[in-house]
Amino acid sequence: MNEIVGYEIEGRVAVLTIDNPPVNALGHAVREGIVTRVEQAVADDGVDAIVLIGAGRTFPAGADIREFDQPAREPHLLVVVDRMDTIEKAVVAAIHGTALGGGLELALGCHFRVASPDARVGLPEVNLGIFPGAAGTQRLPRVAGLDNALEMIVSGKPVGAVTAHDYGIVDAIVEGDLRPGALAFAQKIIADGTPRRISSEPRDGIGAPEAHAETIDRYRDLANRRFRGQESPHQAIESVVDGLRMPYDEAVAADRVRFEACKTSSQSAALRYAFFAEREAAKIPDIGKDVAPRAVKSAGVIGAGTMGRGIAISLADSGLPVTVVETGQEALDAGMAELAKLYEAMVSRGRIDEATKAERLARITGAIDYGVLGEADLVIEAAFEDLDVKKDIFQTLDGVAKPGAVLATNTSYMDIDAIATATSRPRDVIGLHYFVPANVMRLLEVVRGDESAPDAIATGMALARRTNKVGVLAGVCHGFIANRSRLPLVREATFLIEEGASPAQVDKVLTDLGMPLGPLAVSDLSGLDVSWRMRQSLAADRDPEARYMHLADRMCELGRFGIKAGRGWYAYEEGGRHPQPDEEVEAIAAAVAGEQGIERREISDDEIRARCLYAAINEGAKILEEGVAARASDIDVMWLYGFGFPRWRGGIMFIADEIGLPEILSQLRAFEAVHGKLWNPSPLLERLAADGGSFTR
Ligand code: 3H9
Repeated sequence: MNEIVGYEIEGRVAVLTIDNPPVNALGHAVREGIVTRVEQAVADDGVDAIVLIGAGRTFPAGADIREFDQPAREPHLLVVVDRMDTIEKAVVAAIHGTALGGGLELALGCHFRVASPDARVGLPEVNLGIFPGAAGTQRLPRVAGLDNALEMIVSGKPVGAVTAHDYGIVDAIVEGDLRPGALAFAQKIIADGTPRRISSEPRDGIGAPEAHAETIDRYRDLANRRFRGQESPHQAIESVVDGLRMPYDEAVAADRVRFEACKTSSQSAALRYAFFAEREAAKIPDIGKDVAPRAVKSAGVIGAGTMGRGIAISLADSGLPVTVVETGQEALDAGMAELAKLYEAMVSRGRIDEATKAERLARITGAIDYGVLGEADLVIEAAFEDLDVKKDIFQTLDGVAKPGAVLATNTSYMDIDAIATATSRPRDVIGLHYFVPANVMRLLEVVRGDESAPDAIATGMALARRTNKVGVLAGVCHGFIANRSRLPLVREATFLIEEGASPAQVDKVLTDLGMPLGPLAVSDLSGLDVSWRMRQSLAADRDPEARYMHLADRMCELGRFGIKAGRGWYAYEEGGRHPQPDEEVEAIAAAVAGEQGIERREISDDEIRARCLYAAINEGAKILEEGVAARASDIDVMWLYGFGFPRWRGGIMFIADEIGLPEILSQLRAFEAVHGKLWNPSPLLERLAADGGSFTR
């Protein structure tokens, strides 16, 4: 018997329990099991109604995404869902956990739905580059109304049980145990003779598309804004619109064609890759589940500057009491005032209410004495990027922190091992590299020093989860994974300007790739002086034979630090943030090119794309080869969450595999011939290209 779907009789109700941990995904065996059990119940004279429920933590959370790369196997989920329409006995879906995607579609096929109060239901398929492919786009509008259905389908966001009840998706919310509650519901249906509700039947009030033009346009706008460059939300809308103009069967048939095209698209492949990459990143090869993170009940932050404030907010928002330490009262007062302003802004934008602000703000206290950090389980240093300053801080910290406290530095490129030597407890020292603004950006680069203890690293990863961030492990090197792999892109962007491209042209090529901002606009935003200082600190180790960023230096020498100076790669109106092309930049670039003997020329968009992207890919390969990243997909997760790289492109390493490593290698060699040793191909890339290997597959 098929135990993946259990079968029990309670009174005159058959209870079908789907048991496929961890999330009861609707893989082939489950679909087959449901069909078998449903037919068993249909044939069973002792059964008047059927309850479909999930074992463990959830009702099915969707189709099995891992099966998407394989040929489809019967019975298709749509067939399972449609079968419910013709069953004469009432079928009740009992939902707990998350009924998502195919899980909700299965529930929509059932005649009734009940849910636990904390259940969530949704159609998140657009996030995977597809749309609900088992008639969700046809059934949900009939059940929940067109507007609510489009909201759920296009945004991909789930709703809670109460909203689902308001929308008519859920017929009843069951307080207490779900199973007996669902049984009681089914028994009442039998007793009352309540007619079955078939969600594929036409519903009154849903007219032709023309009657809903304004609503449909609103969701097309939403799709454009929220999923720039992504196809699946548009296909989802077309599918819903088909349902308005065609009978159910015809619309579903049209869906099949559209769904297959989405499923086999490169966007869907990239989005599914991103889904699993993100989950893989949480697993550290040599730190198993047996390594418990250290308990963190309170935290300290050193520095009340931009980073320190963002970190303090992120910690406080997760419920942790935080002490922020500054060097003097004035700096502390100024930092705390700015911090309060950030919370104020969240209230005025409607993100949180006054009471939440007060509660969170009350968790943050300020001090100018390191002694207060003696209580903290975790201390994050967010001081000035200067190795000596950081070493001093860690030495002081060593004297006050309690045994077992995790001592973290937020440095974005410095040597964690050198910082750890300032303490008597290098095992407790890790890097926690936040991205600006630290309370908003979801990436947390957890840096492992030579001596970092496994449970200190596990604590960093657990902190990421607790603060709703995506923690990714990196080894020690200059810039770690994220910044190190992005630097070559920025480098090439500035070289291209020296050679004749304009900042706007370079930025446009990269925003056309789907990046939210071009690299030069980003530099203007964060300040050109930041990387200038970094270049200065590395001057002694500079390779004289490698091409250098003379133009970027010159921009800083001329005070063009970006937005804060009113000019950088672009010009800005007084106090403005909107970049305007600036002819002066062209003149500066021409002058620097002249000094360097560079002949300026027209540069094609293709060259810009290849130079920026392939430089980053080559660096990614080196990072991988050195073991700084555990896997290529970790590099991609960093780009997705640290730099807003379009998820539907997967990431730079995924793109490299899509293009093909031999092609990348031949381009690297061509660029090396013209631009010199910065383009030395990574030996790993050379090997993989020769062996037909790949980074991510
Ligand atoms: C769909 O339904 C298409 C249909 O419309 C049409 C079909 C014709 N498949 O996230 P977690 C794994 S598309 C396979 O860490 P949480 C996951 O990889 C689908 N595996 O837990 C992980 O494995 P591992 C629409 C899946 O508690 C483990 O389960 N549905 C699937 O933080 C635990 O996952 C979705 O898009 C799956 N569908 O979050 C929902 N889901 O332990 C996708 C999870 O080896 N899933 N796994 O790393 C989620 O959003 C979250 O997993 C969920 C739980 C909220 C359910």
